[in-house]
Amino acid sequence: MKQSHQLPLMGLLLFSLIPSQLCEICEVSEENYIRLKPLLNTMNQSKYTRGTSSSVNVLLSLQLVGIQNQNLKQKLIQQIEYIVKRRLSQVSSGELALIILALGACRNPDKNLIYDYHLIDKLENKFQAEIENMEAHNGNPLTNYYQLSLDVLALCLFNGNYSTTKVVNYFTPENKNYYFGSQFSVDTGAMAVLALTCVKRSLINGQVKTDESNLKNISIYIKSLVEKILSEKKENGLIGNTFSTGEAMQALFVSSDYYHENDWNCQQTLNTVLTEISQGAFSTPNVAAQVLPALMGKTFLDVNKDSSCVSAAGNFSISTQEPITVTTPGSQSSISVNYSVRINETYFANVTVPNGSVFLDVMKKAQEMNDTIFGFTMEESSWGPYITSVQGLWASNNDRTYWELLSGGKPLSQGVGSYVVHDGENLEVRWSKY
Ligand code: CBY
Repeated sequence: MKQSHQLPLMGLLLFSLIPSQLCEICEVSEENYIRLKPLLNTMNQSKYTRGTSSSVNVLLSLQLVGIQNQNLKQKLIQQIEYIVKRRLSQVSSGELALIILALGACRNPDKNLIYDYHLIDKLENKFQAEIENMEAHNGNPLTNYYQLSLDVLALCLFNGNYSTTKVVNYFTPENKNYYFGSQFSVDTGAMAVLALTCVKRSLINGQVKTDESNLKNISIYIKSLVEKILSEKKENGLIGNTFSTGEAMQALFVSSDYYHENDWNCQQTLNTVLTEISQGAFSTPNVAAQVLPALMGKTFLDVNKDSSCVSAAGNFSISTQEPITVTTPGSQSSISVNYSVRINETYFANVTVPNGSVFLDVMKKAQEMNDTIFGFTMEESSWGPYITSVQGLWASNNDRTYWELLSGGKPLSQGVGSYVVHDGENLEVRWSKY
């Protein structure tokens, strides 16, 4: 073959190699942005008064997709400033990691807060405390592997100190912390893929030095986690459940070297999520914020790319209208449900609540009926209320115990504050191990 023929061929070969280095991304097209509106409205209408971390998730999401709603952003940044100044010691490692990601995204003046308040050093300490807890408590972190992954991700993106060898030791795909019971947690696996991909990239760029075997192991872990994520793909394209799909998409965007094109139909997943949006599935700010970046082709690894902060969606307006609460004449009617608390024994109650009530309303009503048997405590999380104890029996991360919510014997995929109960339903809170 003559030289002149070889050149274009070489070019073609090189060109065909480049895409495998890039991410495979499918995203909502501009003419379909309107279908994202319910997410933006939910994020906008939330009342960020308690200084919980849902404001952090919302800010991170808006920054990543490049939405220029200065009013909302200012409100959120004030919330975060309050957390940073007043109650940083009470913030968990993953919440702090999210704060760093949200403040660090885009070239904005608030980035200075990260350095003024030494947030990276503080995250290093919180991450260290997680590791120490694992060493003292049978491999159980203070929080969970979703948050540990966020920690590694933030330390990696913002040049904090972390030990690559520790990451390799703790993030083996067989680690029990990727599972709740026998169920692989797609959210957790996805966040770990993002963190490990960041670590892998800094090793390859030579930003962080380590021996060859660490790099090799990290690649093996990513591959295995990606396989586990893909094996949770449902027929309709969702991965795990509705609420883990956005994060799974992010993980798959950055790891396309590790699976075959035919293994995942991104467009199908995207279409199903859009349908779920139209059915009102993402009705709390946190769930809306978590799904949005993936739908616009963004991942948490884009946080320190300046380009991620301006987009065609920049001027996509967010309406400030209050949520429309439909009060149909029949909506004041009552329904009755069976509620039970299961420890070893099962305690039953028949509870009557107004139509449209959520799980928490049922628990409150039962508590009023019998405080000894149905008394409970809860705490606010970015996901809404989380049940911490029933009958004085407390959930514990060190023991991997929690109060599981079920309906008709099946675990729910929403918390007590958002799950709307139905007439005749069999609801249960069960003392469980994960
Ligand atoms: N975020 C976190 O630290 C949480 C990480 C997470 C993997 C999270 C899901 C995923 C996410 N994207 O944030 C997670 N849940 C964890 C780790 C846990 C455990 C918490 C204890 C610990 N070790 O940190 C635990 C106990 C296993 C758990 N989740 C329990 C529950 C149930 C809560 C019941 C209660 N006591 O109030 C519940 C309701 C499941 C059940 N049937 O009992 C539950 N989780 C659900 C439904 C969810 C989803 C919420 C979806 C929604 N619509 O609100 C979830 C997104 C999430 C939050 N859990 Co957990 C998973 C999903 O369905 N895809 C970091 C922080 C900074 O925000």
